[in-house]
Amino acid sequence: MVKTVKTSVCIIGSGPGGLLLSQLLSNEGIDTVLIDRRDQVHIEGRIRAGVLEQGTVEALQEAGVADRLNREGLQHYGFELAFDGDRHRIDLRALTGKPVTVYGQTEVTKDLFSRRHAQGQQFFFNAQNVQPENLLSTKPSVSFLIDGQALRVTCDYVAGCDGFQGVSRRSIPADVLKTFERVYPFGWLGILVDRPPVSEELIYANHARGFALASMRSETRSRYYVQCGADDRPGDWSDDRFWEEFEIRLGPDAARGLQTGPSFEKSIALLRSFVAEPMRYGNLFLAGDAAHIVPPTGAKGLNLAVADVRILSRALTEHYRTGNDHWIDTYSETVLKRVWKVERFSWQLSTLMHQFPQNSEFEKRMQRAEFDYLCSSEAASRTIAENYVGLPLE
Ligand code: RFL
Ligand code: PHB
Repeated sequence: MVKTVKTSVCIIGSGPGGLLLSQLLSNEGIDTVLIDRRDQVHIEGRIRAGVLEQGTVEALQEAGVADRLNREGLQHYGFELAFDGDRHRIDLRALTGKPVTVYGQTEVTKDLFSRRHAQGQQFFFNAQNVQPENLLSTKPSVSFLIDGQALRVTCDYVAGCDGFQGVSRRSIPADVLKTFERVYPFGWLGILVDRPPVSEELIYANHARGFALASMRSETRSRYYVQCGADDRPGDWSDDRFWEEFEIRLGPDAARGLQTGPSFEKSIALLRSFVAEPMRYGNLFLAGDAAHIVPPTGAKGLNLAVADVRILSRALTEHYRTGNDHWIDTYSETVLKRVWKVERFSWQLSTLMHQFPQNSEFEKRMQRAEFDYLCSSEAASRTIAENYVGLPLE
């Protein structure tokens, strides 16, 4: 027997995108069900993003889930780019008047889970064989198994917030979906360490030996990355090897005062740019990593997911409040316009800041010339700054 549950919006994926969409809709009195193939502990434990745009912070504040973010988030009014040891500060305050906020994705997710549970949200964790169905009809549904029990959620709309590996995008027929992709020939090896950050602000460094990033989670916890081979495994990188490489790439000036220590998390992420069009198929909407991926260099992935669900929640709210489907009908087009601009920025910053194995000496000189131009041109720095703090929502 299939157990059936009814809701207005069935959300596949309980990452930050799905959780925030559920919260925004719930605040408007719209009922949702959240389905995830993993459990809450696993989702909360995924170490990923660390930098929130002001628009993301405001969205979390408006959604009523920002008490801890307001207390613990670290506002940064600048960050640095370094090139073979030379340093250039992008002054976000002077160039845009806006900060970014350092607050981990793990914490955003915990805050959202805690509020959703407090408000009695229905979750299905550890769901298997999740399958969106009847997407072109006015009564779509999502079927899945929990502990061998078959379930079906019937709804008005399905929101595919199930990340890059999810099922939602794959349920759009191949002759409808167009995808665009660039895979970069390297990865990022990231560590967490309970030592104060080497610098008060983030430092993105390009060095002849590869990229390095000094980031943080708090005043006592650092998050550091180095560019590594696409086939490397975390086990290839002892802590000693990491620290030696990280210090060289940051350069003697920026690495002064670096406090090393035992890492307690070490993982590798591959870099990819990816966009799927359209982001709507019948009554299925894609949002976040389900529809697009950016390399992490611009710190944009989570912020893009938040921007998508803000626009989607506005569209769905308008539908339920007034019956006006204008925002629903223009969702894909509206969101993709911004997505492509953010893809461009993330690709450009990645291209500037990494060592590409296939680069000729000419391309290396082009990178250096671009860095030197940034150092001497306020207009060039402003372009980076306004993208880094976040482009406006349409
Ligand atoms: P998520 O977080 O991947 O969540 C998707 C959820 O869907 C579930 N799922 C399924 N559920 C049901 N059925 C299926 N078939 C399913 N398949 C998957 C998964 O279990 C999961 O819970 O997507 P969402 O919500 O769109 O959020 C996107 C962000 O997680 C991602 O863009 C960011 O983490 C990217 N990112 C960064 N973004 C920033 O804005 N700022 C940063 O500083 C930043 N740094 C990063 C990053 C990503 C990184 N990695 C590891 C890729 C740094 C790194 C290293
Ligand atoms: C992080 O702190 O994990 C982080 C910060 C900035 C990025 C990417 C990741 O661009």
